[in-house]
Amino acid sequence: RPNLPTYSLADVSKHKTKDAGIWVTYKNGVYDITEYVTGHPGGSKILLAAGGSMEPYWNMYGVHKQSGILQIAEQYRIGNIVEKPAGSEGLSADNPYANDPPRSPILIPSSRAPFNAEPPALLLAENFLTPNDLFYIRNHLPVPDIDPRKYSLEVQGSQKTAVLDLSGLRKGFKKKSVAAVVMCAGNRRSEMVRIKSVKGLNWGAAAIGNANWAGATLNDVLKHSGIDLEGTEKKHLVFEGMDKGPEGSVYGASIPIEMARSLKDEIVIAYEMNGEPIPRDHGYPVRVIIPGIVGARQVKWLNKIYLSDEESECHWQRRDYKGFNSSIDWHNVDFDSSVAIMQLPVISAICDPPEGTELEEGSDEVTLRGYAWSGGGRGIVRVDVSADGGKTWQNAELKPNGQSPYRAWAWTLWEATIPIPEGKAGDVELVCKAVDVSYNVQPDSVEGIWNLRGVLSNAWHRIKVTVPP
Ligand code: MTE
Ligand code: MO
Repeated sequence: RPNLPTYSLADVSKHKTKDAGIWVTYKNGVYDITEYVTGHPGGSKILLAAGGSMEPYWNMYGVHKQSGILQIAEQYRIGNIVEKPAGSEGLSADNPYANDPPRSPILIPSSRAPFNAEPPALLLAENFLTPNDLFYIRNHLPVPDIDPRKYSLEVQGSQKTAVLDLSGLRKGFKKKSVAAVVMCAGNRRSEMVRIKSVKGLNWGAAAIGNANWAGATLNDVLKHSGIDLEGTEKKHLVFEGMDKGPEGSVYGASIPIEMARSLKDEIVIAYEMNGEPIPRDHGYPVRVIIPGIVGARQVKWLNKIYLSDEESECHWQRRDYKGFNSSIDWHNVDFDSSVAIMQLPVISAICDPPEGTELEEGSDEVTLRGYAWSGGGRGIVRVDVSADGGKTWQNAELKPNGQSPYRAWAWTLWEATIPIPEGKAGDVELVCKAVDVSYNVQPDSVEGIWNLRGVLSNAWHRIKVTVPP
């Protein structure tokens, strides 16, 4: 907009307060955001950019790139800067994401900075253990680059703080392996979006993976550090990562103390994923694995463990990853009124054939493959499949996962070959739904469980395929 006045970067830097007016730059635009600041969903963090460029913050909080915020910003534009801004395309060396690791090109990104991606669902049902390269990635911040020789884990007790290095973790404790699912609460969110838009990454059905995690048990590490899980009066066990936002806040999460007690020999302070050092994207060198609960608490790049009277103060514990009914939207949401998601509800999905597949001409049957899983260690006892949109059902064959249905942390892969109903040439709706050992079932449609963040999307999974006559 060439008809607006021009300013120098020095002019802009004088506008950092409400009194002087809060100005920021983006590319060569100058914006007066004084009025916008109070309503900013990210709170006062926006003030960090005051008097300077918003770009590092927008790059850090990639959510801005998705939400059409540039249009909003344009209404606050008051001028242009005279200096030519430094190259803002691509990831320049000072971009906080420039040092992220390389990723498999097979992954389908849902955002690039922070990096988030899922594999094609079709590949998921092929392996009981999801290969590290294909495991979905859910990062909120830049990936820390940790020198394994300098890594240390702080375990803070009331009397002392124990510091464990990587070789201490490897050699000082018995190695425990657990095959466990990590799933994002937003898995299958894209189906909710079809009902009404939500805030969040547009995940398909593959923001889930099952890996063999190995490390020291929580119990051993806490005992070694002089923390008495049974005797403590504290209410929460808190985990902190090493990935930081621009203002220095770190990713963190907590679990209720009762959960820590009952899972103390199952929770793994993990340094291996499927027999290899955990890849950088998945928490190198150490992450916590809390089997049976939502991905958001499986803190990567683990830095600290401590007991607390309070839940983790982290944004993603208190202001995100919570469920609401479908009448709550952004104008009336009160995050304090809901409880942080922990154990996830029963879910399943058809991975093969993919949505929209054209089956062979004249096919009279179709083979389906997929996964099923439930939170809290509740094993899958049945998966039902249908080729007529859910009018009639057939049991799928469940592949044993080697775990007790009362302590089932891993998923159950399944397969079924079902007849295509007579005269159904054309569109066929394939459906699956799973039942867990508590006889929990999936809801038949997504309408009733829609929520503003698009989490817990576990309705019957329906896909359309076509059969040429
Ligand atoms: N831990 C840290 N330190 N930082 C993160 O951004 N993301 C969480 C969790 N742990 C996250 C984290 C979320 S929301 C999910 S779903 C899982 O990690 C994803 O784990 P993955 O990337 O290994 O699949
Ligand atoms: Mo997540």
